[in-house]
Amino acid sequence: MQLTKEKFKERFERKLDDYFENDIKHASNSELCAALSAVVRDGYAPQWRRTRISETHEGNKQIYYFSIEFLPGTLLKSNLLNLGWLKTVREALKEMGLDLDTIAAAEPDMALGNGGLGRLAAAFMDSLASLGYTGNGNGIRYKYGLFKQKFVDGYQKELPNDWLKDDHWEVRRESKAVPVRFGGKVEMVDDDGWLTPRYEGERVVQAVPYDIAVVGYKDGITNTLRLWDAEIPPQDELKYPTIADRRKVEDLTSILYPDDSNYEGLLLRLKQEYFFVSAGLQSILNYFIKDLKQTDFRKLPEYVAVHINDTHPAMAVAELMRLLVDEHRVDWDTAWKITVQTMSYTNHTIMAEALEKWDLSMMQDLLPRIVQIITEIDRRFVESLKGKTSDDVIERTRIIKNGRVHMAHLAIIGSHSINGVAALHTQLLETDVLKDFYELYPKRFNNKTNGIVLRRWLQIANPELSDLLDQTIGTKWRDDSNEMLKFENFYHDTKTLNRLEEIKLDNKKKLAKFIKKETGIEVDPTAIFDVQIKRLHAYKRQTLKLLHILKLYQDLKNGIDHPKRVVIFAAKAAPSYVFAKQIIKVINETANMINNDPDIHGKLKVVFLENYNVSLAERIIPAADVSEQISTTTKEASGTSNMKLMANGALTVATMDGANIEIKDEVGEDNIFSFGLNKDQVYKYYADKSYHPRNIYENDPVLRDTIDSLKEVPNCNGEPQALVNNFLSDNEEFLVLADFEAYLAAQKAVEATWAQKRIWYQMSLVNIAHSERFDVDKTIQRYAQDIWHLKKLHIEKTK
Ligand code: 26V
Repeated sequence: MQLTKEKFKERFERKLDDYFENDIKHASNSELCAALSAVVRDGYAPQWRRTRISETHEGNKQIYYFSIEFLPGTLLKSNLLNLGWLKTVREALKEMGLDLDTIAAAEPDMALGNGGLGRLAAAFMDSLASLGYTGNGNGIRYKYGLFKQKFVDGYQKELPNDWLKDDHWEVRRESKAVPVRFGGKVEMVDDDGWLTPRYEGERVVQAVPYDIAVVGYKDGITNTLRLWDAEIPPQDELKYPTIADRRKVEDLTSILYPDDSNYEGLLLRLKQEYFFVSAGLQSILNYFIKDLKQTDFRKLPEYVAVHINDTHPAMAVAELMRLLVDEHRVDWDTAWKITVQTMSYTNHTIMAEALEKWDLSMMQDLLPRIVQIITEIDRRFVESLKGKTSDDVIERTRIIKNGRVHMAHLAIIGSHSINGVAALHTQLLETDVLKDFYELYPKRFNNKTNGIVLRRWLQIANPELSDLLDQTIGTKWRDDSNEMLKFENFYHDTKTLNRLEEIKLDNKKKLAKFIKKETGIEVDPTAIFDVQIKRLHAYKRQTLKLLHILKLYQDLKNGIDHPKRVVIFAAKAAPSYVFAKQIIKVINETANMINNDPDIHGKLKVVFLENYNVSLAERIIPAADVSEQISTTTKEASGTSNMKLMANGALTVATMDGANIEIKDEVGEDNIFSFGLNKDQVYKYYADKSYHPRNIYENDPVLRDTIDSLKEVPNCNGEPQALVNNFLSDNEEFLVLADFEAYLAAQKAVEATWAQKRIWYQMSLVNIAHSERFDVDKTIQRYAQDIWHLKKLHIEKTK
């Protein structure tokens, strides 16, 4: 819908009056934000309705993306951008004496995810709608999103994140509620020749969907992200007489598990997994039967694809079997064919600690019928392989062993497609982690390298850079990221290179101001802004960065000069991940020590910003000069902050891990600082147990001094020593010391390049131009073609 400034102002003022009986002079930012969001909702409402009607009308195949996490961040500016209203609204507000960014800052982050996996799910939603594919998100409406992080005396403290109190986007759809059954006993009885389950003593909760519109970019469509909440079924109120009974139901969707460092087999988590899977599948079958008026379930895969995002929704395989066989009386073999054709699965990590294995007896108590079905799937799987492969392979690949249910195995056996998220990751799945399965089902495996919403990370986060692209290559790149490659034609253009430098400096000034406001630390915007932003994990090696910082500090103390540098961290640690929290403490105290040492004349600053989330990322990324992607090779499945930073012209310091390899392929080795052990070297260390960090420590005086200086970090309670002990132990899995020397060399190269600004910005320009390869739209095109087999929806456009 076309929007003029005048029309907008009128609507905006009317909303403000309707909602708050207020005017722009007196309204608070959160009131302004609420009114603005209401205007936006009215803007996409007709398109949202039309999308739903056309879906049913055309009966186009739809993808349902099942994910226990979605991390959209804020939606106001992104909805404005996608509606094509961003510029008009920004200008109109300015004319009214208001600032869009200030108003938008009042929107809470919708942080229903931990990190990369959840953010990717949200990016996929945006892209599906933008490309015109009917795609639905299916997840949980957590009352509290990922915890809010605070530092107290340098330690991480976690606070609840009550995002719902200011949310403006969700729509409760009670009419679409479905029941989900837990516990009790199940017995199979003959009903007219059909073995039917009879339940006894079960508890039923009501799953109520809250829908959030996913507005596609410009000519896109408006899809739905459906998040389920648990309620007491109205007819069962008497069964939940006490507050404690009620709380049990509310608890189901109350918190997002903040742990992406270790698999924890907790009952509540199992309940959450079954809850959103069952609700989602029931709502899909309701659509298939009631809206599409289909009766032949063999046609389900022509209309529906269900994607299992990591193993958390893997029970979808068993639940779809249950619904088909028990509720709709489809015979087992047919139901199994339908299920495998419908399901596809993405693996997001090779880390063994992340693999979900549910205790069979716990599952039995909570989901007796699902256990029967999984047992039967397992039995048939084993049966089908007997005589065809070795008993060892059967034992390694089966779903139930030693009293535990292996969720990845269930997902793989029940899906027609299994993919990794970057080329190296997929290769490791095929040759190592899932090798047995790859040999059983080679055709099911494929790679789909991750992507990012370039629109958000450029047009929203970095409007100045976006304008520069407009002025150099024209505006087409905003609709077609391939156009960005043309930016490389400006490689020798001094004016463009200077402008790039100015823009970066501007963004750094803004971030410096923010840092001052948040932390009181004064940083020089002309310094190198060296950024590592991601979850805090041993494998991501924030510790390697820490050692580099200590080395720089020592040099400066000893009169060895380095260019000015500001190291910026932002990272949350899982509340129970002790080592990660110790790292936070040590970095914070190192920062205090360095930032307050007059001897080094402000040549080095260390800033650890609190509460990393999508909004903070939008502030940091446009201001980054250096992007730290230094995980132990083989451990980072893909990474996506590497792509966002590249798109904003930061130069990457990287191990050849995950998507870093593809970034290097794309920009060429002269435009990235790569270093460190390669995959074979890492695997050799593991295979022959030849990693002896103490030898490295003893034979490398530079490293020794650096590690020794770590012990001197003040105001700690043993944390530095814990880090040292970890670094020096033979079973230190992440090989920090093995990469130390190479990392210092890479950082030397960074410094040398920084001294040649023209070359620096030429490299930066190449990175920006080639970030088009990681546009999530390209990723989604591949999923749509190769896995989901989708066609675009044709709808009448809003006038
Ligand atoms: C990571 C780890 C690493 C340490 C030990 C155990 C453990 C357990 C879970 C996880 C993360 C689980 C899934 C996840 O978030 N993976 C991330 O997915 C992103 C999107 O595909 C990808 O870019 C990241 O590399 C990957 O870590």
